[in-house]
Amino acid sequence: MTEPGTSPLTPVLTERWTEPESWTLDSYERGGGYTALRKALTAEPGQLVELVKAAGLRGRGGAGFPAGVKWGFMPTEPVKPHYLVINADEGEPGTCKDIPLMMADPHALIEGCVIAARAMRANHCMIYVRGEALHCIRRLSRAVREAREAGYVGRDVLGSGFDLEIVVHAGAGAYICGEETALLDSLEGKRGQPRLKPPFPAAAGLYACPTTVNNVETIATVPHVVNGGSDWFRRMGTEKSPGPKIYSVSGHVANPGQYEAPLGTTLRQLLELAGGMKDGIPLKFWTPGGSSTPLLTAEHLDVPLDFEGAAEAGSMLGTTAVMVFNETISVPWAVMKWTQFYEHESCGKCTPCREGTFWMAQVLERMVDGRGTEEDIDTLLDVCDNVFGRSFCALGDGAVSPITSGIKYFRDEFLALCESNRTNTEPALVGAAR
Ligand code: L3W
Ligand code: SF4
Repeated sequence: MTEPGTSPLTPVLTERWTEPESWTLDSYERGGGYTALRKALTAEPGQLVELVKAAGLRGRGGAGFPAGVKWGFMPTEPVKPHYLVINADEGEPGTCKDIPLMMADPHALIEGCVIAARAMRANHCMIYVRGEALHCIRRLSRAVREAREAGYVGRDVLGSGFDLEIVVHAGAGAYICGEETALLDSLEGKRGQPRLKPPFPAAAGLYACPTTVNNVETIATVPHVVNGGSDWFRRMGTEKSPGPKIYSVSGHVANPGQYEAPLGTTLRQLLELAGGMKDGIPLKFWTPGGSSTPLLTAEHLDVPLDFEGAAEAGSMLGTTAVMVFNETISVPWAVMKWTQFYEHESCGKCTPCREGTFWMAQVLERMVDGRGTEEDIDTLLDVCDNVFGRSFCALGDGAVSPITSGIKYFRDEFLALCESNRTNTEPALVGAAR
């Protein structure tokens, strides 16, 4: 556990990951675990909300919404039960930070849940874990049991009079259930499909009761904020995007993995941490935060990877799933694979996304097969135009991102595929890897 004021640099969240049996309560307590909870139990709920607001902690699930502001939307005079829901349905392509966090340090999440629940006067917390991550569900369930036996969870937490039950819930493997309202429907036992917002979950969420949905990494950061204070937290990262962040670096790098660094770290710095490009083959394109965030190129090595920097470069920070591709990869092929994923995962509720992802995949498959024409590029962009901003939830916009950014930076590769059709030659997939 980071001592208040001692370390302005990360690692903070990943500091304990290499400890022997870091996932056990013994190990967590030895490192100072649950001291933040003891401190939080002496504070009023409103003070905890103000602390998180002052720290400027922003949501780590993709949108970057300020966590303290979101907590502040919850009613202060409970009429109905309040719920805290943790979104652990990590499904965005390339995103792999929350599962390692829960595997290595489940008590950090549990301690954060108890503090956050107290801040929002919630007596029920559900952790919705991606169903395929059975190993993670087992580890988290065991950690919740340990925390309950030690009095950190359950009735009268540490004699404070505050009650909190935590339930670990397994999802059923649908990407759309990572969208917060689809997740709530799924928790209620329905087919997971996004709900119309507003009302936002703080007004009517789980069982139509006030609910806050937060990402795993956001909540696991909360004990550090309570221990270190808002000034300490703000010494890391940038003014508008403070704090540490786990960047998941995958693809053609020498050492793929989780790299914790302050928000605002650049790809150039992350590549240094990850041992550089694999086999020295140059970088061609990359995603800052999963496949729903527009592609960037080698021109963007020095873009600060915080919410503002990524947006100024024409992309989004998303989940900081940095997927790195070298020159052996064909952009149209990669874009086709992502589009097939969105077509498969589209929940079908709204026409632009349900039909659009189908057509986008059809056109891309035709092009990659060498059966496309130059007009197909315009057709693709036209379909994208009819999906972006017209879909019911963010999945539709996300599906468009790799296509429009791929064509923006690598139009020649799409054109070369069409040319191979016209001249009846092999499809000109730039790079051999498929
Ligand atoms: C009350 C208001 N609450 C906003 C709350 C809202 C939500 C949060 C952010 O999408 C993005 C998406 C993915 N009163 C409020 C309010 N809120 N206004 O604030 O809301 P929103 O709608 O901006 O975002 P979202 O629906 O949570 C998240 C992108 O992240 N993404 C992530 C993908 C996948 C994962 C994963 O696998 N773990 O995160 C990647 O880019 O496309 O744009 O809580 O209720 N007036
Ligand atoms: Fe479903 Fe796609 Fe519409 Fe979202 S955008 S509601 S995933 S069909």
